[in-house]
Amino acid sequence: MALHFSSACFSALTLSKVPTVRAVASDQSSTAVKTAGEEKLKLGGSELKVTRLGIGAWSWGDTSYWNNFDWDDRKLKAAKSAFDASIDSGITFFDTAEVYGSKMSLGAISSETLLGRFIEERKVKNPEVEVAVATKYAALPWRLGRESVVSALKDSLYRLGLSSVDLYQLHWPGIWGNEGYIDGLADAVEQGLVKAVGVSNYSEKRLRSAYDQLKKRGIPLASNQVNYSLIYRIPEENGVKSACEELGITLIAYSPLAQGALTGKYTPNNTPSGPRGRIYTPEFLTKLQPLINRIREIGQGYGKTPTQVVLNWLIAQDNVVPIPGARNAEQATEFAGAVGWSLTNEEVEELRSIASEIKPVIGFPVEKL
Ligand SMILES: NC(=O)c1ccc[n+]([C@@H]2O[C@H](COP(=O)([O-])OP(=O)(O)OC[C@H]3O[C@@H](n4cnc5c(N)ncnc54)[C@H](OP(=O)(O)O)[C@@H]3O)[C@@H](O)[C@H]2O)c1
Ligand SMILES: *[C@@H]1O[C@H](CO)[C@@H](O)[C@H](O)[C@H]1NC(C)=O
Ligand SMILES: CC(=O)N[C@H]1CO[C@H](CO)[C@@H](O)[C@@H]1O
Repeated sequence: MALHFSSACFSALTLSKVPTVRAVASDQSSTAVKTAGEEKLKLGGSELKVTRLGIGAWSWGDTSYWNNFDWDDRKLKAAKSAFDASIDSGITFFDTAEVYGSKMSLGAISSETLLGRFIEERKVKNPEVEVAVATKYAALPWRLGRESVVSALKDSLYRLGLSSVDLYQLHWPGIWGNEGYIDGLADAVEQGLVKAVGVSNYSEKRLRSAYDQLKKRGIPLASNQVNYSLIYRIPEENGVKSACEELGITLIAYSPLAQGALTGKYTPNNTPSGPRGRIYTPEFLTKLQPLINRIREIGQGYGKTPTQVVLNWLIAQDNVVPIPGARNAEQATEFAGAVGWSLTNEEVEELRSIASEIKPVIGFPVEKL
């Protein structure tokens, strides 16, 4: 508890600028402000409760998209401090996958192995710490049958150094074999290897059929993890978000910061390096500026950064849990400040309407996952 208290002060000091009249007038003055750790959401119809936002661990150990194709000790320390800073600020939900990081490429290390190590090291200091781990099954074309799901999960558990995980997700729909995968998820629940199950990047049609199939086994489909941010609102248009609402499935929003483009730090003169530079070009970032400016302005009224505003915008959609990626402690601490306050409905709608003027970039290489 002392831990939460001191970290809340720390984030208040470092992240909140001078509050304005607006912040005082908001409901924060009447009700006690909840810290990121106190506010939790039940994932779909499952019993699993997670913090209002989670941390994405895709970049940890990765050398194929992030980290300038190179993993080293300095990046390892930064990732570990991102993990510790999340826990310190009350965020205890982490999303990884068996394909994150790499076992193949030289020098890199799997994200699951890193997350497992960070948890283990933290438990030495902090034995009572409770972490919710989500990982994913890679539906590779040669993997067939329900057994393949349970056996891949066992390999993930081995890398994580855990006897069970909180959420196991099918990373993407398979070309075939999907019914077997769903049965495998249910088997994993029955064997006590996982508390809740979900899918990722599932269309409305696939989502409904996965939901029905699990229901027959008496197991709720807890979540669908899809690309969702202020500038990538496809789930609002393709029926995925409304099906989630109807069926009580939590939408986990990946790339909620549009891979950093929505944080306001990238400008036409300062584009991201690496593969992201090809997506977020000076032309695209020029078109993004009016939205970023308005996000910044609204944030100033609350003493919040653009990153905190865009994450709050997603949290405002009720049954949505964003999982921004954190590469260092500073980024993770900033995320915690996205929780415990709310944009007004007018602000939520205004931002959606400004964003709808911008044509979304349809990404390349990660689309392959
Ligand atoms: N299911 C799927 O198929 C799928 C696909 C993609 C992602 N995901 C999950 O979603 C998670 C998040 O997605 P993502 O990593 O693609 O994108 P994201 O969360 O939108 O962006 C993360 C990147 O933004 C930058 N950033 C983060 N915090 C910042 C801050 N406070 N200020 C400025 N810049 C900041 C960092 O990169 P720099 O510091 O280098 O700018 C960071 O790596 C992943 O880790 C993964 O768990 C899942
Ligand atoms: C997600 O959307 C972003 C745009 O915000 C895009 O750049 C990225 O490639 C997309 N990723 C996937 C896996 O679809
Ligand atoms: C439902 C959903 O978001 N589906 C997307 C999954 O990813 C492919 C690309 O790999 C997109 O085309 C789908 O729209």
